[in-house]
Amino acid sequence: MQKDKFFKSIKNKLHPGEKLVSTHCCYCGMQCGMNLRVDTSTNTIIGVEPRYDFPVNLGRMCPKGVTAYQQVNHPDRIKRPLIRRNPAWKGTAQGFEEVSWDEALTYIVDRFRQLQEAYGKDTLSVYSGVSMTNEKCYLTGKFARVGLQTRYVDYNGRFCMSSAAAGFNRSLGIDRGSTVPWSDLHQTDCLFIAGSNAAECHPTSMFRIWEVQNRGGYLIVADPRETPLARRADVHLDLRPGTDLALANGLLHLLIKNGYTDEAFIQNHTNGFAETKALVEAYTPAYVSEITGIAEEKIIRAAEIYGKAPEAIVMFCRGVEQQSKGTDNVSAYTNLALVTGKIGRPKSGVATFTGQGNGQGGREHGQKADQLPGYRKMDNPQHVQEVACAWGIPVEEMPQKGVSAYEMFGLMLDKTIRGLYLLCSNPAVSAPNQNHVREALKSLDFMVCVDFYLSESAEYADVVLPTTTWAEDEGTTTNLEGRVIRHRQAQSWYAESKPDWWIQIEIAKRMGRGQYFAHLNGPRDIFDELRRVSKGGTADYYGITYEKIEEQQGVFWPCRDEHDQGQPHLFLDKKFYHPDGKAKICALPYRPPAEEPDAEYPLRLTTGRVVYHYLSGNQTRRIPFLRDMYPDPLLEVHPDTAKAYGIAHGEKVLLKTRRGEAVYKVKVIAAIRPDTVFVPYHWGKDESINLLTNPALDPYSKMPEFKACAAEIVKLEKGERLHG
Ligand SMILES: Nc1nc2c(c(=O)[nH]1)N[C@H]1C(S)=C(S)[C@@H](COP(=O)(O)OP(=O)(O)OC[C@H]3O[C@@H](n4cnc5c(=O)[nH]c(N)nc54)[C@H](O)[C@@H]3O)O[C@H]1N2
Ligand SMILES: Nc1nc2c(c(=O)[nH]1)N[C@H]1C(S)=C(S)[C@@H](COP(=O)(O)OP(=O)(O)OC[C@H]3O[C@@H](n4cnc5c(=O)[nH]c(N)nc54)[C@H](O)[C@@H]3O)O[C@H]1N2
Ligand code: SF4
Ligand SMILES: [Mo]
Repeated sequence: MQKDKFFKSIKNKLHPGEKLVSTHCCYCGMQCGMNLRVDTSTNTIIGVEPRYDFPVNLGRMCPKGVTAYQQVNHPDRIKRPLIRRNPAWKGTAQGFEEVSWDEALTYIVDRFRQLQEAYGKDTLSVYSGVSMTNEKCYLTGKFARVGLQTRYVDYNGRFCMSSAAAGFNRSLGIDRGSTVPWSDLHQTDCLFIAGSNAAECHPTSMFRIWEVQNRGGYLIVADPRETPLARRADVHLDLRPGTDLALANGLLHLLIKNGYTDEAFIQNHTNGFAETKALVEAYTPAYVSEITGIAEEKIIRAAEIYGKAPEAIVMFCRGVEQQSKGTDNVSAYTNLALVTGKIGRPKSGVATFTGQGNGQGGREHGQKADQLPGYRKMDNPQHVQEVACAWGIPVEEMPQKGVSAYEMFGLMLDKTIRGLYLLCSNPAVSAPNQNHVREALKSLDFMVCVDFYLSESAEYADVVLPTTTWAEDEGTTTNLEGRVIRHRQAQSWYAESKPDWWIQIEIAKRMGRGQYFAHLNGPRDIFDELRRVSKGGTADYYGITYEKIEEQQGVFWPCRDEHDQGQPHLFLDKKFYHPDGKAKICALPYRPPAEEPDAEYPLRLTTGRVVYHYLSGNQTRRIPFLRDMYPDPLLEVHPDTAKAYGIAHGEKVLLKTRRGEAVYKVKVIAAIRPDTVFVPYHWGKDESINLLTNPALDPYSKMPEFKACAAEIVKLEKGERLHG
């Protein structure tokens, strides 16, 4: 049998009494295709099988993907709404009583109304996330602005994609995470990847990355740690955390000096080259080596490979974006593609690895403090008018723009915000500077949390509402390529849980705003409205339908009308999305992280992920296999550093910064720079590394500096326990 025929003949084995529901993983931006196994007699999800037809992962899944189904009927699911009337229990899991939906919703609406009557509409806030479908993300923005009539809405993408978004908008005039489809990755000649631990965080991309090298192409990786991705790299640029801007300028310097620029492309399709060229003249390999700690030869070699490669893709992830200059880093790495003209054609371009499942779609349709559906801007009066008109509200009723996620906590503490509707996020683990954040949550007059498990954040709530998991509802997400895909419902709503859209529509009706929501009876209606409202915006979904998604295995936005097939490649016509059609090459001088090591805190702390856990860990810490594989956070320390501190592998030590401290078990590992330590952030309470992280914000994206701050290790005396 021929090889491809043989592979096509692989069929998922269907057991009697079962059906397979073809859908996608709930976790990361890869949005891998998967089939859920459903027992038809009980209508419950009982397992997972690979799905070979989805072109992005072609049947592959990672350890989180194959166990994701175990969340759905997990014993920890919240079954009924919970109310806690005594605020003395705030910050604990105690004092909640189960109530009916009617009682919970009546209580919420009474409290919301009281607060708004006493303190104005903007006293309420909505803090959301993008593990939800486009339908839910779109509705959440409308729920905040039209249902609750508040300006304060923002979401966890502020901690995730906001720097990529701001950088792409500035450089290219559009924020679609990738200018090429993922099927281009393995066909290019050179991948330059900065600040991504793809082998653990986007594992089903790895076969494409390795394929580049197997075909004789090159892989360049910039990361302070020798990750599995970096280990295979032709050049590993092992930089100090927080120094990417110097590296990118240094590479640009060499590309220009050694004649790898595309003069015609620069002339016809970009602005800003002369200024940038003048700036990077100073970024010689010696100077850049001094700032970054990377050997000069490596910088020279990397520039030569990228410069010579006929086709190349520059990629990055949170390692470069979660900095107080994340936006500048994104633009500076995008400069490499713009000066060499390696963008706007197949197999060449720029891409960020989008983080959350709907990290792309969820940032396009109006959950952001300064943005409306279709990627419209709140500071553009015409955009505001268009959306007000589509929603049927007078334009004067459209709330002003609000503030970013982290800034909302400050407003809670000063009582500008007294009420919070939290959904799809767990900021009591994931936000930086936890001591401040937890105090802010505690200070609220009234807080609602919508989740399917009792999260660390839910412990601060007065009311907890149980919602459905991804597998109990249908809708669309937009994956890291910009491809809009369909999730299908595989099981009915668990116990008394309700989908987020149901809850929001119900609250809006009870707040007296039913006329703007009553026509929405489920995901399809909401998607239809989203399509219409996004029409004419940058992120135009008007031409996308559930049927077209089915026919084409997803549709890439923009997709403007029924005849449009969508755009897998951006800028093939060399037209960028700035008014003059040109991209912007940006002159961005290097500046250090907001906090540099000193005598008191001599180490650099960086934070991130491991393959077995997802974000705040509220989902994955409950899955037995994942918990067993990685039960507690570990502090990664280089052997030389461990020796200098006299600490051993497995020993518990205190790690501290200017904001907080926590005790961690040491993992001695040669794959990290001696001046740097790393801790994954998937744990809460006393184990949360975000007790220590620096909330210094990027001026454009408002992204906190999760990736670089100054820290110190304190050896504990034998048997010493900290703070009880
Ligand atoms: N297993 C798993 N997969 C996930 C997630 C998860 O929680 N777990 N989350 C998803 C989400 S929402 C996201 S945002 C993505 C994140 O995916 P990644 O960004 O790949 O993950 P991180 O571990 O945050 O950081 C990536 C790398 O940045 C490096 N780094 C640290 N500081 C610097 C620096 O200053 N410069 C450079 N160049 N590199 C630096 C770290 O050493 C790390 O290897 O993953 C997605 N996939
Ligand atoms: N130190 C440090 N901190 C970081 C980062 C880092 O690299 N280092 N990375 C940042 C990044 S990139 C991200 S994305 C954030 C993520 O941080 P969070 O937003 O806190 O991430 P999650 O753990 O996904 O939180 C989602 C919560 O909502 C629930 N949930 C899941 N799906 C749904 C749904 O459909 N509806 C509702 N209502 N609830 C749902 C889950 O059970 C979970 O409790 O963390 C950021 N924090
Ligand atoms: S790579 Fe991402 S989408 Fe794919 S199975 Fe793993 S977590 Fe799920
Ligand atoms: Mo993220």
